[in-house]
Amino acid sequence: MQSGEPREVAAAAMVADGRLLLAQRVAPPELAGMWELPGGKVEPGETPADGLRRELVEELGVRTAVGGRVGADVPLPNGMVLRAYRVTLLDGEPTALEHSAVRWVGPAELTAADLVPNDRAWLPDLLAMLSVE
Ligand code: 523
Repeated sequence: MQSGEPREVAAAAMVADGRLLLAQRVAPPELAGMWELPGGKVEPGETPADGLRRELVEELGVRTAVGGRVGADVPLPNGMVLRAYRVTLLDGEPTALEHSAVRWVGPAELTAADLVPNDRAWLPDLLAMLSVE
């Protein structure tokens, strides 16, 4: 991260066998129960890919490879920026260590899911990603 740039929250668009991984938030109260692409804040000194790989170990217990961007930047009210990345699962089965649940969804389930508002902005990009898998 370069100084002067907004701090980043990195989120994983993890696809396997034509399905996308969603995770159900436990906090804050207004987002609890809604589904998101897992991820979190990139720490100073980490690249976004490093930060996202670390978050996915902490949150899901899996080893991953982080690829290119998906969708547009989402500015967050706290001055941070939320960005999604393509992620490939290398090792492990995603487990809800910090979420209340995880699930793999196809296009219809993704469209119907109660997504957190920021992630819903990526819906067309995520559907396009699933259709070319
Ligand atoms: N989002 C969001 N979508 C999304 C993620 C991973 C995060 O809208 N897919 C938002 C929610 C929070 C902010 O980004 O406003 C930080 O995400 P959070 O709380 O998952 O990041 P953590 O786990 O790094 O935060 P701390 O618990 O505060 O360390």
